[in-house]
Amino acid sequence: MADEVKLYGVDGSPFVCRAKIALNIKKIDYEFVVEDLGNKSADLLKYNPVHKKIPVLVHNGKPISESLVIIEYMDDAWKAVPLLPKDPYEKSQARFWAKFIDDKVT
Ligand SMILES: N[C@@H](CCC(=O)N[C@@H](CS)C(=O)NCC(=O)O)C(=O)O
Repeated sequence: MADEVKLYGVDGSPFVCRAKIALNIKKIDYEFVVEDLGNKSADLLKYNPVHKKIPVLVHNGKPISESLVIIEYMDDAWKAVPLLPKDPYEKSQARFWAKFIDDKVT
């Protein structure tokens, strides 16, 4: 059976963009579910009860929140076309710069 993948988000969010780029690089088919951040859906509140933010990736019914966590999950779940370097030091550097960007954006 094919994977069911949904991405909850809005256009223009850099965090959602990060998840979309990763899905596209890995060539994963997904449904984009547009949220209204002024009137968050029951699904979003159920899937991300802690932060109530997008993006949320839902893979076969299981929700994953936080864009960097989503990226790492994708690499674990779909091995083809790795996003993060294998080398531990190189990986630490990728995480450093991703966090740097987060700190600047927020
Ligand atoms: N650290 C989060 C940040 C996500 C975030 O800030 N999302 C914003 C949209 S860009 C959001 O959902 N805002 C709605 C709110 O704060 O209620 C991530 O990396 O996914």
